[in-house]
Amino acid sequence: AKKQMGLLVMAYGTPYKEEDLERYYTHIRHGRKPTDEMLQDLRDRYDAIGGISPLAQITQDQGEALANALNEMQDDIEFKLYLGLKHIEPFVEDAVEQMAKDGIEEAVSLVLAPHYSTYSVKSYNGRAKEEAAKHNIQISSVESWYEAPGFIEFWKEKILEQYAKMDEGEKDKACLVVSAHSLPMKILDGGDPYPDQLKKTAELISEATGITQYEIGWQSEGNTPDPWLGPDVQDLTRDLYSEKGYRSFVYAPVGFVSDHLEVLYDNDYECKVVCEELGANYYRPEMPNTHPTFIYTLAGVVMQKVKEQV
Ligand code: FEC
Repeated sequence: AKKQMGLLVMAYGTPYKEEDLERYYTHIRHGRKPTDEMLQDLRDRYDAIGGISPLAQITQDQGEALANALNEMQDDIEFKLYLGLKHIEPFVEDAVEQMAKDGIEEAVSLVLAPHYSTYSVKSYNGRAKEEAAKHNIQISSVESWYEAPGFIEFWKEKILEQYAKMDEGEKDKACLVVSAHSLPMKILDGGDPYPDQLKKTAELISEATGITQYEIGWQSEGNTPDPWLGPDVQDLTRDLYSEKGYRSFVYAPVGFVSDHLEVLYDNDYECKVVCEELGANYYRPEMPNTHPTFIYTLAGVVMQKVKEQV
């Protein structure tokens, strides 16, 4: 018989319906309720992308596609999918508890975010392991996959699709903006690898595509008083336009893997508005979502982790 193994796929989570917005936002804010004004601001952003985010469905589809890919590519292990979300149910803890109910003793986990940070991947994995310990489940956790060749290959293909729309003159004045979610600068005190990992992803994409005019930016910073990692992609766009003479901007939000608020609003609305104000051209490659190159890359990363354990 095949060995049973839990596949814990963790992701950010999103409100399922408008009524979920307040508790979701409160959870993100570590239990502090947002003011009416903050809530309205967030509601307006969701409204601008059509009311709710497509993220819930995409996360589900990514999880299922990954489980299918893993079960197709080998015959020794039967992987059973459990989705665990950071800020809404099924929470990471709910997923691990369900594994215990199903009699799972061993699992492998993956976060649907490529770069390791104490604020992101470490917190997901910590929550999973804490719950797993209560049920005697062994979880081995993938920590990052920002340099997986198939991940770089995916972005190469999608970025070059955008450059193919430009003539040579436009390409000469085009800049690729490689970005991830900003985080509070205090992560740096603990030697967090997050900024270096984004830099590495950008270098690998540059090598793969031959695009040398690229910059690193940070986006979607939170509404808190702390200083956040910068430059913010919007400020960066303005500076690059005036200081380096770029006239086209190609945004590659490689710290994310799905179409969701932070891309559909922060890039496709906010960055686009900046480009329009400047009279520059806006481009944004497709996100990984369930693209086969992306899903098989993640499957490879998971299998490698599983093999390290035996
Ligand atoms: O619903 C959707 O489509 C969007 C979901 C969504 C994703 C996402 C990814 C990341 N975040 C990360 C860190 C932070 C920190 C704060 C923060 C705040 C928000 C708010 C919303 C939100 N995030 Fe998020 N994030 C998504 C949604 N995020 C909504 C609250 C409103 C706002 O500030 O814009 C600040 C918390 C605080 O106030 O203290 C920090 C990181 C990622 C990428 C890694 C991952 O996916 O886990 C890091 C998707």
